[in-house]
Amino acid sequence: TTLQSSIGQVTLDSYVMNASGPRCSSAEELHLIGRSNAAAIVTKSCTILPREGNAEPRYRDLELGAIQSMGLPNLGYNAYLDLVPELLEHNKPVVVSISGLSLADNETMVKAFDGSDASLLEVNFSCPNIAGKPQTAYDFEQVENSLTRLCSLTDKPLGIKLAPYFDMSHFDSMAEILNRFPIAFISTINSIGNTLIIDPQTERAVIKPKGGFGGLCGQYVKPIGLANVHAFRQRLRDDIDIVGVGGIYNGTDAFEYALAGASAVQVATSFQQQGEGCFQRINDELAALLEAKGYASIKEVIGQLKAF
Ligand code: RRO
Repeated sequence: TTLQSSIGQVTLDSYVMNASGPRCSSAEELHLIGRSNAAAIVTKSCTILPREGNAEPRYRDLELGAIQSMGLPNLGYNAYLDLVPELLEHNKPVVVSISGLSLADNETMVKAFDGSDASLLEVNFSCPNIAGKPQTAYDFEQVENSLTRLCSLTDKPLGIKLAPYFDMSHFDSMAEILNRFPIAFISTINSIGNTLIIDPQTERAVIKPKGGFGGLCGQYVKPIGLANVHAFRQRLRDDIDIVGVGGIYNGTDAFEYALAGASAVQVATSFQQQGEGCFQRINDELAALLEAKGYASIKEVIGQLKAF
């Protein structure tokens, strides 16, 4: 059974990589992903300047996932530019996530990484955790304006990380915009932004930033991730690949994302909670499931969700 897949013409040796998010900010963390069974190395979203991120406590594990408001802790884009060559020595694609605090910042960084050997660029339009900065993905005019500017700046396969949508009219509107641009992929979903977990004992929210509002992650969000992948697979051009994200803990979760239309998946909360062994485990569980079901390749499954 082969898990070989591809995103934007870039070949992946397996189906599972890390999501931009946990354990991918420092050089040490990125090399650990490089040495693991992950299909690619995805960097933490970068900004122009290094950031410490939001005040602590800013992360809490929950029964079915996690809530966090990390606030973009990262080394600044110049550090990731410097790291690309040594990360490529792991012989797997390097995906650089870019999350400027303005369109001008994103333009600067897309140009800079266009001049690097990064394999894929993922522009994050959906960080929910910066006070005073709305999520670009929820502002359709801004998405269109940003893509007009960013797509002209690189020949590299460019993707965007989307926020979850919850209305069919939003899937329709966003897909109509995306189909007019030469993007290579979307990654969906980011965490569900601005959720609130309250501890009844302390009578407080469980995290501090933004009055306790943070991104919900893990098992809670899988049905929303599956719906977003499938809704976009039904609406996007065939040459726009979809990377599925949201609540993938095991091979069965990954298989469901393949049925919905994901060409690869990214894992955040499971990686945060279990470490880099999760990539080998989930890939192995997926391969065993495909074999048991009589599939020779993950490609036979992608987008094949059956109708009633
Ligand atoms: O760093 C974060 O707080 C963060 C980001 Br940039 C993002 O895109 N999604 C998220 O849940 N957290």
